[in-house]
Amino acid sequence: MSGSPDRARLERLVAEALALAAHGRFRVEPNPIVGAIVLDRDGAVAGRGFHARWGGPHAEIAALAEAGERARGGTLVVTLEPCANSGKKTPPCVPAIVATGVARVVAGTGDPSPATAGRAANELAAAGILYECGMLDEKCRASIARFVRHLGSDRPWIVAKWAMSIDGRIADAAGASRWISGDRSRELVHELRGAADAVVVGRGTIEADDPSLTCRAPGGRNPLRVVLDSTLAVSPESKVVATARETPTLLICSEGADASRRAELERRGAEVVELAWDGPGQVDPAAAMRVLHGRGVRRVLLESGGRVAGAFARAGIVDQVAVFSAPILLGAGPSPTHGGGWPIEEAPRLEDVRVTSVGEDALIEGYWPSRPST
Ligand code: AOF
Ligand code: ZN
Repeated sequence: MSGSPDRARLERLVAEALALAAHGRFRVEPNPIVGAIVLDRDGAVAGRGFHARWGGPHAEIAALAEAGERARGGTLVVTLEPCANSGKKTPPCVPAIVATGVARVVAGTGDPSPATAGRAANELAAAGILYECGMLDEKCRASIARFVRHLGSDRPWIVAKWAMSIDGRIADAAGASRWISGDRSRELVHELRGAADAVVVGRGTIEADDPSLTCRAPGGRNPLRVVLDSTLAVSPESKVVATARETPTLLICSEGADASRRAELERRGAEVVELAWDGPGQVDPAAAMRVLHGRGVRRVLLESGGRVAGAFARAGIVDQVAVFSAPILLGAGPSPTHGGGWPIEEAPRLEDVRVTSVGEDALIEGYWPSRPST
């Protein structure tokens, strides 16, 4: 193995890093999926890494951590230009890269985010590090297409999650939904909550299940709990309201909601935001999501019942779906996306689908189609 890898080898390494990046699919969006490989000064692989979850370390940092001291004098190969900007969820990568003493950085494609685009070149050069960008440019750019498309969006990335019976029901005919999915699926839901900025439900879910909506995964962080409740009819005794002083809860209602109800809910520590009146019995999902975006929420886990999930789906503001399909037959009960459908030829068909076994359940994940089918 030569100390300085040639172009053909670098291209193979970027391709390998792209395969690593794909392990982050469905867990990092709206961030880009990114993979990285570190070679030591002799050209041997010393570390591999990828961006694994929203809010977690970037790919370069993971690969450099695995390489440790072996990174000194070596080469970092990464599918995306390293970030140079601070004020995000994680510290910028460029200074961390400089600190490891690598001699060379090879990036697959430039980062289109205005805050950091092009900065790695100057900053790495200033530190005496050789930098090349554009190795397998087209493939690397294609790998971050969803990130790029979402960059200018005025709403968060929305992951719709539900657990259903094998015959597509999210509760039995009496409304009971505990527990359709198995233990392992429910643990995974806690991980999904821990990697979301906010979890969103409608009032119906609070009334039916009285969930805590906290993250009980080890080391997990609680998302903001958001309830869409046009008339503020949610019970002040419900868990999300009663515990709002420890874990923030935001209630989004329509303007004109009862002032005394509002005062009572606020007295318990819940925060209330009013939206323009949008007809009886509903809060406009897109408007609610814009409110969350305005507060810095970038990734939402939608854990609502079928009526609210159906409204999001029909508004076209679902980006990703995570469905736990459990081997139980209910025969009757509500659908996960209630309230009007599509003829088959117009129905949204998920893209880049991944099916994973989770205990005895199947976890089916996919991206909402980028363009509605015609
Ligand atoms: C990632 N993963 O491996 C790299 C990224 O909010 P943060 O701190 O996670 O930063 C996200 C930005 O960092 C993202 O928009 C992109 O510009 C840059 N690079 N992002 O999520 C990675 N290398
Ligand atoms: Zn970074």
